[in-house]
Amino acid sequence: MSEAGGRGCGSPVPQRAPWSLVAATAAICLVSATSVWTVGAEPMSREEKQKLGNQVLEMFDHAYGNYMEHAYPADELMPLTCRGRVRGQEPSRGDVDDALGKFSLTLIDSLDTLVVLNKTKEFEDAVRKVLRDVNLDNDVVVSVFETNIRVLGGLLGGHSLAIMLKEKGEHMQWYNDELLQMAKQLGYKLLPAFNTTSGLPYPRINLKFGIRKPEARTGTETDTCTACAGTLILEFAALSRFTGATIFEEYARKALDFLWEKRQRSSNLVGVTINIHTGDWVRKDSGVGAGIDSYYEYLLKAYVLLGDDSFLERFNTHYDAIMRYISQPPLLLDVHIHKPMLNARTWMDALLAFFPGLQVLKGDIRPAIETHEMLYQVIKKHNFLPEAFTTDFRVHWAQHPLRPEFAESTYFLYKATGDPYYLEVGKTLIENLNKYARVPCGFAAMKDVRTGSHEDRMDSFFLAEMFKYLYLLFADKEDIIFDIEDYIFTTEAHLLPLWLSTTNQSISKKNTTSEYTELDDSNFDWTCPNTQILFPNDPLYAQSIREPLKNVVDKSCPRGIIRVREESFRSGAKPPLRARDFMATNPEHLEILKKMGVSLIHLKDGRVQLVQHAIQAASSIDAEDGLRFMQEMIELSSQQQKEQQLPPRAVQIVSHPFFGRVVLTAGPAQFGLDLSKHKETRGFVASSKPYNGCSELTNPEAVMGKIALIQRGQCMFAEKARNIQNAGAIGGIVIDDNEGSSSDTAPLFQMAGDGKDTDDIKIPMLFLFSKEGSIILDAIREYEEVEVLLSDKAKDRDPEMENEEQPSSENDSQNQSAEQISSSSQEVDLVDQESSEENSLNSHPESLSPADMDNAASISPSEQTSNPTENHETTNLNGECTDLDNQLQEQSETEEDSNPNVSWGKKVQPIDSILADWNEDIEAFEMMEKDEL
Ligand code: DMJ
Repeated sequence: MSEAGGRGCGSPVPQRAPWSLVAATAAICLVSATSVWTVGAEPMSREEKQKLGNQVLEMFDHAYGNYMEHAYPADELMPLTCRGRVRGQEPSRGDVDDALGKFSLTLIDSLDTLVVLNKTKEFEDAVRKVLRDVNLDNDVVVSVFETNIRVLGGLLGGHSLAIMLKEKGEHMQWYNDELLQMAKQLGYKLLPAFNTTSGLPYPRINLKFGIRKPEARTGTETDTCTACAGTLILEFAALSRFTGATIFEEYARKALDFLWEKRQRSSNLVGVTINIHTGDWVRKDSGVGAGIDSYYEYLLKAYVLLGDDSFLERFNTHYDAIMRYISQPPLLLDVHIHKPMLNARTWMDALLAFFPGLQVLKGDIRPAIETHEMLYQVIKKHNFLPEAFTTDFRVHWAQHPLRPEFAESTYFLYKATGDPYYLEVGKTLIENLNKYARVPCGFAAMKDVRTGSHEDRMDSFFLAEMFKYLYLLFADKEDIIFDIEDYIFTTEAHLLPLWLSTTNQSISKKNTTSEYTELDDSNFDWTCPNTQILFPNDPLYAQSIREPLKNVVDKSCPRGIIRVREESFRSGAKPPLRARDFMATNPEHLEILKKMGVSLIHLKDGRVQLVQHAIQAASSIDAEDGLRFMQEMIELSSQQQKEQQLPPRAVQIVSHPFFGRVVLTAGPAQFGLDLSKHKETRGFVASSKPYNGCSELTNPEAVMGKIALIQRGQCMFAEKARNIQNAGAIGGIVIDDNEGSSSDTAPLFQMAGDGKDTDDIKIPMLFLFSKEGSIILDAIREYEEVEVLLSDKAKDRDPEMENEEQPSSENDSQNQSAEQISSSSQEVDLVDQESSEENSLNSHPESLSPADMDNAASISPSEQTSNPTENHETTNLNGECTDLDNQLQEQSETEEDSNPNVSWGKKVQPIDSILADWNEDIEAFEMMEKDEL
């Protein structure tokens, strides 16, 4: 996409007719930031930009080098355990693994990044390796979407730059379209997925056996996500145009045509998932993030690459709908396609961070600046963008797999505005990656942005996209060996040449649905977000848009559902009842509930269930209010249930050579020192003898003053804690005896007490699953003395950690040998397993809604919960912030007094014992995992 622009805005128009029309008719294009403003954000010197560019190169080398050294030819690097992720050899992560096809994914995804980063020699080597080693005929079921954007896109991007280099005459002289041949082979392997009456592809395919044959083990799926079916056109059209085989572009167009036909006609929005056979929307919520994102991206970019007006018309129609319903600057909130004034949820996902970049391509800079600024503030709060965050900017889903979308938008905004602020943003991204994600073997995804703990995962898109955008952000034209403006970026940031627009055009000619008029080139001057036009009188343009949003995140109040009907206010009517205000003891509230079609059912076991039948509501507006009320209930309940769970703790290895870079997610204990209230505990580790810690230790001298490692099993957690405490340990880490267990795949839990008084246990105790535990055990084997920090959150790695003296390797008495550890790890836990797993959301499955209900939520008096730890503020309808804890306290007092039927518990909030029917969130998360990594 620089695509777009780069070429445009007043610069001479190249000899590619459709592209010149693109810029003229679409009001899209970018402006190269030739000069850096001297007002607003401080300008960044050329030296500093170069320094940052070099830092990006070094980081890429660290990531790529470790992949090549420790993982290749595997698909991905596991950066914590320094090895390759081979599908089938690791515990399954579910749909996320569908990106892995045993085709050296990361190498292919990195090909064109190597050229952008000016690593031509490495590129040449990498291409040879792909040609020599990669097999595309494996008996593996892969995601069609991921294989298309990462592998087909990677091969095509590699091919595009290989022929560019060859033409330059210096490198790749031996190259003979081999990558293109592989791409074609892969293209044919994906085609059977399109064998549906709708033309929408099946979500998965077996690379060797295709689909629906018994050996294929796939082909029974009925649904796919909109992005999955609508993100093919760039790669498939490029493949057709490079090779002359028109079938690929035809199939991708057919899928897009079908999606367009199926759009919800009154809102012009599309849902998140669709039935590939009937075309019915399976999930009717609609946003610009997970499940839909790149469908919109590809409509606009298909227009840029192929010059077909119908794509632009479709994009513009959708874009109007997005701006009307979903965009609530600076937020982008999902709505229902049939009721687009109704928000579908109160949280946003990280994938939508690409949208400001797309808005730049569209030429709509203001909302791009606003949303980007909001996202940046969330990042500043949590160091990374959590996978999902609420409208009041709290973490909703704490993972962060090093996604590149925000860097992508930052790059495009810098290109469009030239505002050095965006260079500073890029600098922060670099610092955070190095500070929090860098580990000795690469960069590790964040398991929890709040604790700073890691996941043993480095996705291929991190190399395909993150380094490309960060490098380009700081690069001047002369730092790149080709003209980046001649290419369009795919959704995986692979580069496809714009000259494809005039090559093998037969398909687009055939399918062009609308006419366009060739415009005069002079129109270029007036159709782009050209700084010369937009900003000449106001060089602080971008800053002036950001200014009002300066503290939008810090000063925010929880917004719940924010779209309150304006007419209610205007007419002086009472604002609708909010879930957080609801009191089951208030007769007025019960009356409102009735009006909204919500009934309160008292279950035999004392719980209360809320059910909504929209049809029983007094009016359609009341029905809408009821629907919103139910959603709020579910949302509030799920938030509170999350808060009830003790947050995870962190074990951070601080000694040489880790220096705090390895942070392991740990489970807390319900006894012993509470690390959230006290300073962290730091000490060297020593294994206890016996390793299960179930009797008096025989090696007290070894654990004295140290953090003892104990194996799970054979006695209660509290008993282990007492035994190591008696031996003089200052803390304890219980390591799971279940070989291969990991917090990646198993839910974290709190170690329960033994039912007795545990006040005598003063030391902190943490639990590690086996995989995380073995990282410490391996470290002991290799470095003998290993120092760790037990805390509620990873601490910043300060230079002190690195300056500390290297531990002496002579103190043998404090080391456990590998044999000792592994021999004692055979014992089995019989006792403490059950007592510890207590935080299940599903403890009352019987209270979920009956089949005929439209909406239901259940209230269980038996679900006693602790008060939320955070001090929440809420926005009342006058827009003031009030203290939720106070509100809740007051409320619970009233309830206790007056209602024997709805027992809310002794000190509980009115909504904290509602069982959440949280299907929507869960589905959304699953979809993100499934369809978009
Ligand atoms: C990438 O693989 C692509 O950008 C895709 O469209 C969505 N997200 C991932 C990275 O987050």
